Amino acid sequence: MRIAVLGGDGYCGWATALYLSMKGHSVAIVDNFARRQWDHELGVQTLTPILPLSGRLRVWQSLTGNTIELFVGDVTEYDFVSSVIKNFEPEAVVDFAEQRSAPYSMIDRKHAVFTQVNNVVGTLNLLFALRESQPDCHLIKLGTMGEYGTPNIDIEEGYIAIEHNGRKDVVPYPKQPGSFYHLSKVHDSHNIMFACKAWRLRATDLNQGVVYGTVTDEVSLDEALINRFDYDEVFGTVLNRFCVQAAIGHPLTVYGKGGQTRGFLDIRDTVRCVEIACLNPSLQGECRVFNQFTEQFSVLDLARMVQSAGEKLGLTVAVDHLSDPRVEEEEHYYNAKHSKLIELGLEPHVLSDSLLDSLMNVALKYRRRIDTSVMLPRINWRQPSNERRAQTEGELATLIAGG
Ligand code: NAD
Ligand code: USQ
Repeated sequence: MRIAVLGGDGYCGWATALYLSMKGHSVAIVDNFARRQWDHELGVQTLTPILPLSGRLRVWQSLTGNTIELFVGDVTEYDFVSSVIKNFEPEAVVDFAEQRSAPYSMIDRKHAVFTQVNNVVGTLNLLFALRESQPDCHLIKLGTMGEYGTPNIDIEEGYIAIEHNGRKDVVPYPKQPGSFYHLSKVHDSHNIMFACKAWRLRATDLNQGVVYGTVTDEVSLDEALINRFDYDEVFGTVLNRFCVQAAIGHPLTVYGKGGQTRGFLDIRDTVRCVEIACLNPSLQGECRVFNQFTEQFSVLDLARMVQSAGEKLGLTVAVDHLSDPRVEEEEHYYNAKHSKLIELGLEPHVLSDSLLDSLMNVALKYRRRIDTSVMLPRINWRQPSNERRAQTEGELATLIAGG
């Protein structure tokens, strides 16, 4: 298939582009390197030393003989997106190209607005470009499990059958997202659903849980192909952060009680889920939703798992409960369905098998690159007092300007 991977220089996108290329598909990467600029803005770096994209692609070609086409540009610019779709003529577009950090979107007004414009406008442009020149192409859009929030009822895959005043209907599952970033995904979902209905486009919205690990067969071929491993307060996800903290003897930063429960998956399952979606396209006019995660854990479960993995490696790992900087339930019911991808052939990896190889050993290997100053949370979801607000805005401006 001809598959365009938007956001292919990023964490999920890079692993996916290589995986699909190895499977024999014609792959193009579309990216504007915005993510590398956000790292500069925040003064942070991935734990693993990643090469510039052109260098990575050269190594991939010399090792495998496979060429991955590259389109450098911003998906919020319509002429660019439209020309990529016209020139590459994809049968599937996998859209990872968004600002994906909840804390980044909560820094201040500017970052909230940027996140929503970048994500919502990028997706709208893509929808219009597909309508204009490639209406049969299958859009595979990365959404997030966080669109649903943590309701006190089971979470279905995208839609829920309800009975109200004696009448029945199937409607989109209620959304209760927890950040301006997560809200951008909800807006995307609504726009995609409407475009499928209005223009008979075909789409799969992959509501992905938190991804962990860096190791896939393809990136393991050469050190030059290594993937990102983010562990800072803004872009580091919880499990990566805990493993890096354990590697240097920093107490694990559990926010609040640690009962926050989320769906998780190995990066090797991310790439396989995308392949499954590509090979099993939705129908024209259909907007399908899959919940893309394999296991659910509370933050405290993860801390305990990292603690015992650390002990096996001879590390002493302490756990700290910090006041939760986010507005979220610290203890709640959580039961999210996730059977559709399994029915289509996904064979999940489990965290207990990957924790040491895919996470702890990588954290230990690159231990010397760890910056201890990015462990504690500084971005607060709550409304500060007037006095404290002025102070916080000043602190954040200094943090961002100074790195
Ligand atoms: P990432 O930041 O590593 O990669 C995103 C890529 O998109 C970057 O290379 C960035 O430069 C590019 N990009 C962003 N805006 C762009 C624009 N306007 N034009 C062109 N390129 C642009 O993020 P990731 O962790 O790989 O996440 C990829 C997608 O998967 C995101 O949509 C994210 O919301 C979703 N997701 C990620 C996770 C996770 O745990 N990492 C979990 C659930 C969903
Ligand atoms: N947390 C801690 N300690 C930390 C970091 C996080 O306790 O040091 C807690 C958070 O409070 C939260 C949970 O861990 O309850 C998950 O936080 P996270 O930063 O790992 O993940 P999140 O902000 O939800 O975002 C990540 C990705 C995002 C994706 C989302 C999937 O960055 O792109 O959409 O996971 S989901 O969580 O299903 O919405």
